[in-house]
Amino acid sequence: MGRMNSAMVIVVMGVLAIASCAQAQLSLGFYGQSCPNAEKIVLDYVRSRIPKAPSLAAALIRMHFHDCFVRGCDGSVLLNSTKIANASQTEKVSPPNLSIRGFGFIDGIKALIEKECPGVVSCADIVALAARDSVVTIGGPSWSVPTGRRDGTVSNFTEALFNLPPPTFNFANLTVAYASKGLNITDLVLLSGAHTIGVGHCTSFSNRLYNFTGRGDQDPALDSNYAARLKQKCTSLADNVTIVEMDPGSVRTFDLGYYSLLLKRRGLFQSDAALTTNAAAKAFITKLVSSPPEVFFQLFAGAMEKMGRIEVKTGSAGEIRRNCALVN
Ligand code: HEM
Ligand SMILES: *[C@@H]1O[C@H](CO)[C@@H](O)[C@H](O)[C@H]1NC(C)=O
Ligand SMILES: *[C@@H]1O[C@H](CO)[C@@H](O)[C@H](O)[C@H]1NC(C)=O
Ligand SMILES: *[C@@H]1O[C@H](CO)[C@@H](O)[C@H](O)[C@H]1NC(C)=O
Ligand SMILES: *[C@@H]1O[C@H](CO)[C@@H](O)[C@H](O)[C@H]1NC(C)=O
Ligand SMILES: *[C@@H]1O[C@H](CO)[C@@H](O)[C@H](O)[C@H]1NC(C)=O
Ligand SMILES: *[C@@H]1O[C@H](CO)[C@@H](O)[C@H](O)[C@H]1NC(C)=O
Ligand SMILES: *[C@@H]1O[C@H](CO)[C@@H](O)[C@H](O)[C@H]1NC(C)=O
Ligand SMILES: CC(=O)N[C@H]1CO[C@H](CO)[C@@H](O)[C@@H]1O
Repeated sequence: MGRMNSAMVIVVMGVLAIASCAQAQLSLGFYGQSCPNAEKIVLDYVRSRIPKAPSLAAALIRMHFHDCFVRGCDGSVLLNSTKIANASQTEKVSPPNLSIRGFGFIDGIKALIEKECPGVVSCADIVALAARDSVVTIGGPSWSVPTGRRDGTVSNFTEALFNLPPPTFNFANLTVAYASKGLNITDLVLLSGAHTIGVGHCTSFSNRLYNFTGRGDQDPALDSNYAARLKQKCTSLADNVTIVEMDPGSVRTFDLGYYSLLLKRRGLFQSDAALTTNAAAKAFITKLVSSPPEVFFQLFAGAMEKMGRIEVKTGSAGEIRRNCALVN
């Protein structure tokens, strides 16, 4: 009897452990006990630096997006090298990450947090929090960032290539890419709204200006006046140096400018223009543009929180990286 009971207790405990592990979830204020100042350290760091370097807000929200779309939001975008995938093969050096910036910014926050509570706060959470706080600091929307993400140990060049949508994607391609991350068309339109801030390299769209179908032609979906202006900046198909604003005139303001431009056929990338090729998406964009910005902000917040939950590692999965660029 006694032996039976202890055996059963072990089985029940095992089942509970598996269940609780599977149920481990992100939660608001996850570090409330273990590192009570963690979120404040991120916020203070952002508030002291972003006003002097506001373009980093764009870099950081994009970093969070790239992190979440490859192996879930697990900080793998930050890895220089691992024993499995070495430096020449990590996500960082995969073409889609082209021009990802802000690694030093995350390292700066991580160093302060490690000093306060070593080995407690994940790099993935720091990226998620820094992205939110930077966007808020430049006057953009806020969103909830439940925490408790654990860091991954693998970063893979090829996976970044397959999981990050390139700027040449059409609507069907984008829908498939988002669906594979549990995101729908509404999320696609809302999250693309982040292109209201930041810049892109000519190489991300110069095919639309100079060689759209391989006959030295221009993308007919691009407003011709806008194309002419872009050609003055990006003077050839091969220009891989010049950068242009994605939402010209309000590149640092998180507003409805991006969506207004889409309706004027002035989205910069094919993937931006693609959003108006689907009737439902276009109707949604029209609704966003004709509503007060708060409506966009509120919906954007929901989509960001959803993105921040993609394939997260929690509980005892992964690790808490000591150095964001290196697996422990
Ligand atoms: C729909 C699929 C998406 C595609 C195809 C796409 C593509 C791109 C490309 C090609 C660039 C410019 C890179 C360069 O040339 O330097 C860019 C920049 C940017 N993307 Fe996206 N993106 C997408 C979704 C998102 C999402 C979901 C977010 C955030 C929620 C985001 C935020 C940004 C930001 C802020 C920048 C500017 C970065 C900077 O100024 O450093 N993008 N994106
Ligand atoms: C990671 O790589 C960057 C740039 O290649 C380098 O500056 C940094 O020192 C590296 N970090 C570590 C911990 O090796
Ligand atoms: C990276 O991912 C690809 C595609 O899933 C896979 O074929 C390859 O083996 C991976 N590379 C490493 C070093 O794990
Ligand atoms: C690192 O990656 C390169 C390029 O894929 C490969 O040739 C090399 O063997 C790898 N080195 C190690 C130590 O895994
Ligand atoms: C993108 O869509 C086109 C047609 O809509 C299709 O032929 C192509 O295979 C898709 N590409 C990817 C990578 O999904
Ligand atoms: C997408 O998902 C959100 C919830 O995450 C929902 O509110 C929205 O209606 C969905 N959109 C579509 C087109 O299904
Ligand atoms: C335009 O594309 C075609 C077909 O891919 C190619 O043969 C041609 O060299 C390209 N033109 C330029 C200027 O790169
Ligand atoms: C830009 O193109 C030149 C010439 O094709 C090449 O040598 C250089 O490495 C490229 N630079 C970048 C940042 O890709
Ligand atoms: C930060 C970083 O490593 N970016 C790389 C992204 O991919 C391009 C093209 O492969 C590299 O040149 C960058 O160095």
